[in-house]
Amino acid sequence: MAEEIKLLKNWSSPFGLRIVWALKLKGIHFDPIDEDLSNKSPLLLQYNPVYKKIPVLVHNGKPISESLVILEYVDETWKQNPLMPQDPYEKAMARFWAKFGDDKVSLSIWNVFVKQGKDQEALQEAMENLKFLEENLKGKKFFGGEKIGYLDIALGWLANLVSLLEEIIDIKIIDKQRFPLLFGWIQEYSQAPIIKESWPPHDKMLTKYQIKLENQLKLAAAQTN
Ligand SMILES: N[C@@H](CCC(=O)N[C@@H](CS)C(=O)NCC(=O)O)C(=O)O
Repeated sequence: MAEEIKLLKNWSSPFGLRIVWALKLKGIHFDPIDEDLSNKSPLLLQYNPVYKKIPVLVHNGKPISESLVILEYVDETWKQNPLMPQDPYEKAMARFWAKFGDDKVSLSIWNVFVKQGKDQEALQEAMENLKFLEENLKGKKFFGGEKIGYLDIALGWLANLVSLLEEIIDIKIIDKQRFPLLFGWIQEYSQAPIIKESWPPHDKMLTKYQIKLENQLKLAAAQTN
């Protein structure tokens, strides 16, 4: 029986891209279904009633939500091109740093962005978090070693999004002097053909994040009035 693999995503979500990257790295064909998040489809509400968020992978009718959970499912279901380390300790560390990326790194970079680099505390927190990632890359080309692995995919948003945010606020967050390894990883990761071909168009992303910033600034202004 032919496998049925659907991916509910949208055009810009870095969480959705994690799954696109993983499936492509494994050479798995899938049916992408783009959601309009301002008008969620009955399919999304049916498949992810808990969070009502994308991405959702639907494999032979069975839905799986939460991008880091989906990544592990993909890795265990299609064994070619393994993404997770085999060693239990290494595996635990990959999960730990992926969670750190979602819980701490993304929030601290977002704070630098919305404060347009003018808040020293926000900057310092982001720098401290990025230093942990820099340490992690010592002696390695990718977080996963010689090849792109689970943690590279989990942190993949950094590789493309940070330069976009830097462009908007005209401030360098990941500079070559301070974070040479992370800087090198960004080049390697974002230029890898499978990663590059699935990243959304630059201009469209730029507009999206410019609007996000404007909205945040309006909100902050309204709160101080
Ligand atoms: N922790 C989730 C986050 C997913 C997420 O935040 N998805 C956003 C798009 S980037 C979404 O569906 N938002 C719709 C909403 O919050 O209503 C994951 O890793 O999959």
